[in-house]
Amino acid sequence: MFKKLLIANRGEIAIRILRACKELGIKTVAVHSLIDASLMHVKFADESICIGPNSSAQSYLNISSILSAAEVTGAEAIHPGVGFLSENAHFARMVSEHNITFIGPSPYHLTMMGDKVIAKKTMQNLGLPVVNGSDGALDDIEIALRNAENIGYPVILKASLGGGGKGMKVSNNPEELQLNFKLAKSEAKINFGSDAIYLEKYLTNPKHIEIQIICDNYGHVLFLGERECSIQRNNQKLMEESPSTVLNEEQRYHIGEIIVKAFRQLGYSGVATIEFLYDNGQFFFMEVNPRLQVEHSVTEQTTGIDIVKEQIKIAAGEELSIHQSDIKIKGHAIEFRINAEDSKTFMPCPGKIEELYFPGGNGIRVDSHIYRNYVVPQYYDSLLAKIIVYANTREECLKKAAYALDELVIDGVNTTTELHKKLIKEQDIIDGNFDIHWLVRNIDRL
Ligand code: MV4
Repeated sequence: MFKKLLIANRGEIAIRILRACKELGIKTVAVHSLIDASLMHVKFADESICIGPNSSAQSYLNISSILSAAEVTGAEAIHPGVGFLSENAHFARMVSEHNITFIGPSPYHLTMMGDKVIAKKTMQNLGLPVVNGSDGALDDIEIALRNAENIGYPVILKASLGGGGKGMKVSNNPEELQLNFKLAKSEAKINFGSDAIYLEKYLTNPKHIEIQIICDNYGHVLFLGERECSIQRNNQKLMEESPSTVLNEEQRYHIGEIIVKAFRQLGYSGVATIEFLYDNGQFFFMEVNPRLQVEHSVTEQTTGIDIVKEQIKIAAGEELSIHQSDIKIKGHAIEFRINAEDSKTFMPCPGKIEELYFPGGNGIRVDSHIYRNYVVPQYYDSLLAKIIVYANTREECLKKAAYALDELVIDGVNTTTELHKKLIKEQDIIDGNFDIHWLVRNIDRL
């Protein structure tokens, strides 16, 4: 096992990783931007280093600064956390060239998953269900029009190097496609450095269901069930839960088995989330997130597995000690993201936390880095806390959630707390009757 690990991140996820390191007996190095000097992950770590000015580009995305911090502290491994450099193949390669272990998959697999066209082709060849679309990237509008005619409108154009919903264009007819083709290409070039785009049948009202797996270096792949993440806006998830209300055991393990086989064949190492759209009882592969995710905690509650500890152990070359037959998906967990933002406009809302009280009790988990008098900076993600509620059934879980959200006090900044309180009272939410557009459709009323 590593003796010392550097955490190349901030906020609640940096603390989450610190805790895993403490349990594993690993010394920790925190890195931080100027404004983040008094954050809790800096206080809790054994050592800390300032890696640059406030902007992410100059600090948490600053590869040379992070590598220098690892070199001077003698860290043997770097955990990239979520966001920032966590999917950056170049960073992963630089880390290993400095004889430091990158906690994550190989640069080869990161590159593969970063190109959505290659990822889709690879996954399709490995037996995953995909949505009908163009054969790879499209150069010619005539071919795009012919593809769309065959598939049937509406269709969606996506950037090959995009992902997470950025740079997508929906077309309802050939005229729109003609316009969007040019737009999508130039936007892809500007945002992702490549104008490669591809086309798919547009699914109008799907659910977002993603599947968590863990793979070691010895061909063991664990399936940890799914997460339902449809309650989102602007591709920012707000509420996630597991299990999904729409899957039965048979459907769950059917897709699970396909994924496990595929990732074993890929020789993939580390944790991954496989994102699907779910429509009409069918799964359609979208993309692979080759890293830890914010909502991993939901799965930790329903499986009892510490995903971050397992991730670090795998990177250290350990064989998975858990077998699939040991994993029981039990109870129900819901995560509520408490963001510092206006609950109507979703605009970030930096400011000082004047008053703070966190809920507690059986089955209530709070992952957060904030404290009273903490000033939420404008520079980073607005996530302040994750309230993760666990109970035997979904009904009990929603009841617990009601008092947990009522107990929560965060004064000084606007948060998404009030929105969550309304959400869990909505009949559609109670019934599991929602898709990826539900929140946008209902936000004005809420
Ligand atoms: C789609 C789609 C409908 N049809 N693909 C957005 C995130 C990216 N991973 C895939 N995305 C979508 N792909 C087809 N063929 C709708 C979306 C989509 C979406 C998906 C999941 C969660 C939120 C979303 C919001 C808007 C669009």
